[in-house]
Amino acid sequence: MTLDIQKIRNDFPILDREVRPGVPLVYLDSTATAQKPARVLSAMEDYYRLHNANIHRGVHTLAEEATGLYEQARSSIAKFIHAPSSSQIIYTRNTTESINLVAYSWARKNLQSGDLVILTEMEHHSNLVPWHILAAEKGIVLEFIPVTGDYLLDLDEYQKLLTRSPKLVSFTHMSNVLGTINPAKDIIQMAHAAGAITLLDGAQSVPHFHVDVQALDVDFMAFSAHKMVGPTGIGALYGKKELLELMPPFLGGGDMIKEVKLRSFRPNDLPYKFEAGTPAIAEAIGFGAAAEYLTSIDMDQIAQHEHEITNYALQRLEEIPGLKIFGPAARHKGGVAAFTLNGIHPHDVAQILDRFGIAVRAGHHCAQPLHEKFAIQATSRASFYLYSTRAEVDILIEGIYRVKEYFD
Ligand code: C6P
Repeated sequence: MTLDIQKIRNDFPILDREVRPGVPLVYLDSTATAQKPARVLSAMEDYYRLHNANIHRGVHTLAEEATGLYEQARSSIAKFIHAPSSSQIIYTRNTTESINLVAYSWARKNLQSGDLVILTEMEHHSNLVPWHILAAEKGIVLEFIPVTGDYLLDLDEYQKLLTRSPKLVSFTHMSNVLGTINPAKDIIQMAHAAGAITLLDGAQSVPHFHVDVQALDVDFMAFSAHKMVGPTGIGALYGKKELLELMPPFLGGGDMIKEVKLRSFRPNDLPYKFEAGTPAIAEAIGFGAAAEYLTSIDMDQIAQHEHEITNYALQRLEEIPGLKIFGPAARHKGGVAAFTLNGIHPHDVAQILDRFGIAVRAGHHCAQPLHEKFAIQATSRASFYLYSTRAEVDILIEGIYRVKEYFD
């Protein structure tokens, strides 16, 4: 069975719009943020129209309904990544905050000066800067798994780094620039064999293929709702219970406590221990609706569709003289195509493509060290999702030829 893409596109109201009169939107920037289906929009609107109340605080009907919806969403998200229990899903604002939560809570408690943390050269800034901050504060040591000329992680070098007894290995499941899908299960197994804890940045994997935290045996995983057809302002940290139980709270305030005295407090149980203050309730409900929507379509089918579209896009892009794609062979790659076009600045490429309604991103994509590694400052990046079509790839290719004509 293949996906009915037109039917899927009908679920996303924004895909019908024109960027300007007569110029339909060709949205190829889902790696930055995905579009939202009507089911997510109406779940959030229904909450505000019918159930708006604060959660975990009231006994009145609306408060109970709101709490029910908020917790039901947590269960949907837990199921989506096959977490053993919904208490292991901590709501955060996004992937960035989830990684910071681990850095501020788990790492501050467990890491000392001289302890080794292994990252990779293909990390997003959100999996670099929290560790830079900790290195400056506590003297932890950072090392990086190199990226090979084939745009893959160098696992031999990783094996060598593991002999130095790291405490943590934190890495991205899929690069937001190269599209490289890293062999997470092997990397995690190797880390565990060396006695290290693992943190997986799932920002680009969870939305695009089935990620099972128990099969991976990962210790922590960070991801964002907005990249998986959910709203902005909400994400999650998954963690193993035994680790989360021993971690001190990250932020203090309402809801994260069991009891407060003038001079002390007792933290709440999981997951509330990490959720201080009134949370993003509507967004959490939208996040749950997004997980249910993607499940209803089938993650394996989505991955298959993206793989086909990406293969097609890579083939067509490779035909264009002067265009260089940064990323591995298609079998290692998710739905991202970052490229440079001989002598034309990536921002100019993106700006001219916008005249044809084509939305792509240009810049370093919050992965400056990776761009430096390949001696470039920026790339243009087209990215694909469940609603992307071959026809859109054709419009992109046509647009790139027009960019070339303009500059030639
Ligand atoms: N990448 C992109 O255009 P937040 O912003 O916290 O939801 O996600 C951060 C993040 C972390 N890891 C990876 C691999 C990511 O791709 C991102 C977000 C977007 O590539 C915005 S910079």
